[in-house]
Amino acid sequence: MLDRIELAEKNFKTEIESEIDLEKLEEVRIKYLGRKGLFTELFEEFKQLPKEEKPKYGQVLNKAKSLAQKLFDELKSKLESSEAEQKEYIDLTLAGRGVNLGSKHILTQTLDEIKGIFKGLGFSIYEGPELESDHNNFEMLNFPADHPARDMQDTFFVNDNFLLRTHTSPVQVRLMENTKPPIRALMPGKVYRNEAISAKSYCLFHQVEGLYVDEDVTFAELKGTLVAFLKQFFGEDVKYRFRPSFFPFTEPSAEVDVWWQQKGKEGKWLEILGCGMVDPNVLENVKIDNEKYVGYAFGMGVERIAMLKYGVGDIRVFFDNDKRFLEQF
Ligand code: 2NM
Repeated sequence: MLDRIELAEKNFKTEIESEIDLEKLEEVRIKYLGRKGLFTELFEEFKQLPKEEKPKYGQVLNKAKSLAQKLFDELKSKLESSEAEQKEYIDLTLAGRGVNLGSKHILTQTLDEIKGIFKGLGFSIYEGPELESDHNNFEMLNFPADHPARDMQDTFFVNDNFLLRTHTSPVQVRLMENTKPPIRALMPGKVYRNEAISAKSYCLFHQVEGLYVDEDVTFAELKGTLVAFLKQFFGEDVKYRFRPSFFPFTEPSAEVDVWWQQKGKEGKWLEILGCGMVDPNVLENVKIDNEKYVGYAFGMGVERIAMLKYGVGDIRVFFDNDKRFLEQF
């Protein structure tokens, strides 16, 4: 029996050492290591041996079988990996596939442009939380207790004291509270209004607000800054007007309209931003000395001016994420 074990081992080695592929290797495995294979047969025979003879053969047989199993495993994984390598062969003569990179959302592009212009005019950019306190969103900004904006109808309240900010002005409150003037800052971000949704208004939009607080700040500087912005954004020959208005947090206040004329249509004035001199009450609330310091502030809706600049007729398309719209920019 020892001879046959030795022979089986020798033959197994010879068979797998010849040129072999995975299919042939499997045949060799079945022949030697399979359920009816040679080694299995030898084991059956071994079981029949009288007890005293078993030690003599057992060790040799076990060793031969595990060697065969080991050689088989090694060769199999070697053949498999070389086969995988062949499958991964890259044909460098093939034309490449195009990569679809996508592009920035038109609102992001518009925001980037506005931020870039104001950075050029010396403004730093600040952001703040969208969930705000009633205190920062209204109280500190000089909104009287019975102001309509403080109504549940117009504002998304989370509870009695917290709400989704209705403008980015609370970021200015936070900044003024912890910064000594001069302050020249721009606050872009999302704001929320509980309004009926239509082509003209949505429950969510983007706002950019600006603030300049220093000694001797004048309305003329506010006007100069905004006109510089309008010219860079809409073009050097933009036609605009400043019109008196009212906001709780500024006094005096104004709104700015630009003249909008499309080919073949009648031109009209469109309101694009609000502005004014920061109300001394607001400065007092944030503990800035309103005898020494003066400020101006302004705010605009990003969707509104993007609609104007790019001729978009319905504010909702900014939020639909329909590729047919997005891909146009
Ligand atoms: C606007 C229009 C006018 C404004 C005022 C302030 C603050 F905090 F300084 F009082 N922030 N933003 C402001 C003024 C915003 O948006 C249409």
